[in-house]
Amino acid sequence: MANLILILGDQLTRDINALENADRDRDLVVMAEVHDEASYTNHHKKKIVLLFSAMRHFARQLESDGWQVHYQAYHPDNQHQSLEAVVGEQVKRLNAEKVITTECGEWRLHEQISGWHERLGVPVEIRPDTRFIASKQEFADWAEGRKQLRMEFFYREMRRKTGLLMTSEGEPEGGQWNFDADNRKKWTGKPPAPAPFRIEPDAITRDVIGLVDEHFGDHFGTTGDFHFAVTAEDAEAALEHFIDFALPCFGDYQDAISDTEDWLFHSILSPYINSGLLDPVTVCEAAAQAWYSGRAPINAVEGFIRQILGWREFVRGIYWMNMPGYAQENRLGNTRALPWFYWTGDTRMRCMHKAIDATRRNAYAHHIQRLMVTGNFALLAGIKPEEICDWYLAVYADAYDWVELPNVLGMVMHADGGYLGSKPYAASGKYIQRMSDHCANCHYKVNKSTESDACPFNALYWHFIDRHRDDFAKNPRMGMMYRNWDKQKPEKREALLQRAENLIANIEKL
Ligand code: FAD
Ligand code: DLZ
Repeated sequence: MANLILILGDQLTRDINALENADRDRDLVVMAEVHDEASYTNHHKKKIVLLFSAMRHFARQLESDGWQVHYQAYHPDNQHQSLEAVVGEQVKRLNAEKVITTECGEWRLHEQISGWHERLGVPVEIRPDTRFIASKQEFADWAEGRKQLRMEFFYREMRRKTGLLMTSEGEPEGGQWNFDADNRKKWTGKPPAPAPFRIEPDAITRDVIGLVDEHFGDHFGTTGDFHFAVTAEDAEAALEHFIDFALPCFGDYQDAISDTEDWLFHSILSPYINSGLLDPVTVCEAAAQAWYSGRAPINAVEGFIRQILGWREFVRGIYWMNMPGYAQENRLGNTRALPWFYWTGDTRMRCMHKAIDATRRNAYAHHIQRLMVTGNFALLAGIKPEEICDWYLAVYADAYDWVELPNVLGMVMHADGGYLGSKPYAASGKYIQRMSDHCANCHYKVNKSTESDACPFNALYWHFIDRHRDDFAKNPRMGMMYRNWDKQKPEKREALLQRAENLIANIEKL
């Protein structure tokens, strides 16, 4: 009897282990564009185009490799609009002996799939996702018994495990594990940022763009100027482009923000790594090779590899170790609704406008925009974690629950009590001024704090510090902030708190 092999939209890898030991003549691969997956959040239109087009290209590739594929293309009138319904129908038609799939990246879908053996009346084999360097169990074993989980120590384990940037004596290349201190330069236009890698849409992608414009027109963002890669081959070309043109400066300007350049020296590879078009270890090896051959400096290469080997693996471990309770965490007790300008970009705060506008156009913003601009504002303003998490899950082409949730709920909102950071990444307008050239063009004045045209980040920062004294005053990394706050004259403190209250009361008009 035949097996049914389900491949999800973010599992577009030819050696995905659901295919291991399968029989190309007997078994059936099932892939489906379904309303339930395309609508569980307000996915950016470009994310849907990317996934549907990449899925269609991948299915063709499998067929030309000799697999039998049942592919459901999206149509609103399709009878089956969930993965369960599509799989259920194919199980019956095939009289399948078993469903085989690789574990998915979301608790929501994991719960559904876990119930299929009962609801569909067929055994379901869920295989581990070997595209990650650490298994869920390996992470849990590493975490067990530790008082605090710190990415840096886990990252070193991953370096040892993969041998990436390790000498033959087992020491870190360059004599240090971490070169982060070198990676904080402001970018002033030089060296020029490279143009991002582009692929012009082929006939399949153009069809999908039409479909998304027609049926997902009310979703966030635009399909205009779609230029993501949608095949593994093109994603590899995107990797090469990054290594050749951006990696050498990746480290120096990793934390920079620009008023004019959307992408700076970032790799723009996360949509491909997360959907399976690129393998994370291959990406790290390519970067390491650039250092060994003298094409990129160590601070750039180590910094880049740390993001993938360290942060990416670490947040995944945190997610699976703590779900489902993790999604409900709100340790700072936030209650405020997400301001509408997160969806429109219509705000006079230049940095926020620029980050949201880039997000709307590109389904992309780089890490520091996500963390220190839109994230920092949500933290300071006390936005409900649930609402800001849903925003991040919707608006980026690389967003999946396993990676978005720990980054937003943990790293940005500190709503989990500090798994991902020993202190919150709260910052005033001064940080944005130091790392960007936005402030010179902003309606608000970064050097003012209490006046009606003062940068909102300034008063909101002190309001955050003040209202969370019980949460953070004893944190050794926050002591200085509290000493600085307490040193200010009472009238000044009062004026700052009042300005912040006023900003919060008028949050929709900022
Ligand atoms: P680069 O700056 O070139 O970094 C290289 C790679 O490192 C990325 O492609 C990515 O695979 C990995 N990486 C870097 N930082 C992280 C991180 N903190 N967590 C996991 N992987 C990381 N990343 C996602 O892939 N999906 C998300 O939904 C997502 N949401 C985020 C939300 C917030 C609030 C923050 C602060 C970060 C989020 N990140 C997310 C992490 C990071 O911002 C993106 O991975 C990165 O911006 C993607 O762009 P890039 O490929 O150009 O990255
Ligand atoms: C994100 C997404 C979207 C938009 N559409 C589909 C789809 O139609 N079919 C599918 O198999 N997968 C899709 N995905 C990806 C899944 O939602 C993803 O597998 C889960 O979020 C788990 O990571």
